[in-house]
Amino acid sequence: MKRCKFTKIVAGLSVVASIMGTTAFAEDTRIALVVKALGIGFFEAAAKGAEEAAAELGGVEIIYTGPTSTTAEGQIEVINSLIAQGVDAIAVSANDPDALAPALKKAMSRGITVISWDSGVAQEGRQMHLNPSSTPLIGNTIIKLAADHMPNGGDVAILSATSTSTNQNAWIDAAKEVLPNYSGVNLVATVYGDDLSDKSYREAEGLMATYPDLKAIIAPTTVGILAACQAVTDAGKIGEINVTGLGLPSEMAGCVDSGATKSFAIWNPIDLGYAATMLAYNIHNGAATDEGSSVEMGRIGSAVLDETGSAAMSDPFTYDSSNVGDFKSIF
Ligand code: RAM
Repeated sequence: MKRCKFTKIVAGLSVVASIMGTTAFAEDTRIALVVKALGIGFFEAAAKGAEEAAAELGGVEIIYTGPTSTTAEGQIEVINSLIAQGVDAIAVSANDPDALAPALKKAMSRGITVISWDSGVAQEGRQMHLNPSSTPLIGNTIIKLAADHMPNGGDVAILSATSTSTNQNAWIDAAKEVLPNYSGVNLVATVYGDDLSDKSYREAEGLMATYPDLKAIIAPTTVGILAACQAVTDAGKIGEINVTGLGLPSEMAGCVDSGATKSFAIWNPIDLGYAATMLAYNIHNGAATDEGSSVEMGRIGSAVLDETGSAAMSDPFTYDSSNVGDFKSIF
C-alpha cells in the first residue's frame, strides 16, 4: 500500500517537473555575505555589488547578514545559523581573526566554501582572503592624507574601529611603519570607536579634550571618520583639526563642503562585494586556492593568491572638493 502511494507521488512529481521544465528543481547557490554589523553604509554598498554578481552569474541567492553590533560573538551566532541552514558559501568580513576560526572550520568541514574579505580571518579558518588593496599602501595613504595638510607637522591621533578588527589593525601597523618618513607628524594616541557612531563620536571628543594641540584625526573606518567629522564640527574646530582617513563619498560630501575634512580615501565598496561574491562562487565550483592560484572575479579581473592565501583588489582613490560630488550618489 505504502509503495503504491510513493509510486503515485513520484509519478505526480515527474508530471509537474515536465510541465515546469527541468530547471524547476535546480537549487540556487546560496552565498552568505556576513558583515561586521548591519547598518553600516560601507557594507550596504558591498551588498549591492554582491547582488550585481548574483544577477550576472544567475541561479545565485545572496544572504546579506551580520550581527547588530560589531562583535565576534554575534558573528559566530550568525555563522552557526548559516551552517544549520546549509548554505553553499560564506564570505565574511571578520570582527576578530581568531575567534571566528572554529565556527568557520566547522562550516568548511560540512562542505561550505568559506572566504574572508575586507577584514580577514586566520588562515586556517578560510580558503582565501580578499584584501581591498595592499596593506602597506593603505597604511601610507592614511598618514599621507593627514601630513599633506600639516606643513608644520604636529599631533595626530587615530580613531579606529574595534581593537580586534583585522583590517584596521593591519593598516595601523603599516601606518606606524611609515611614520618616520613624515617628519614632524607625531602620533599621540590610537582609540577605538567600535564602528558604532555614538562611541566613535565620544572617542573623538575625548581626543580633543586630552590633546588640545591635535591637528588631525585619522579614522581608517567609514563609521569613525563620519563621527569624528561631526564631533569636530560640533566642537567648532573646523580649520583647526582636519578629519581624514577612509570614508564614503556619500557620507563625507558634507564634511568636505564644510571644510572639516580636506580629503579622504577609499576603494569602491560595490566592487569589493562583487569581487568577494565572484570568488566565493568560483571556489565553491572548484577553483583552486593554493599559493599562486588565480581565481576569477568577473569584471574586476583575477585574484592571484599569495603564500597566505590572500589577494588584493585595487588601489584606494582619494576624494576632495574637486571630485567628491561626482561620487556621492554612487557609494
Ligand atoms: C568600515 C569597516 C570596514 C572598513 C571600512 C573602511 O566600514 O570597518 O571594515 O573596510 O570602514
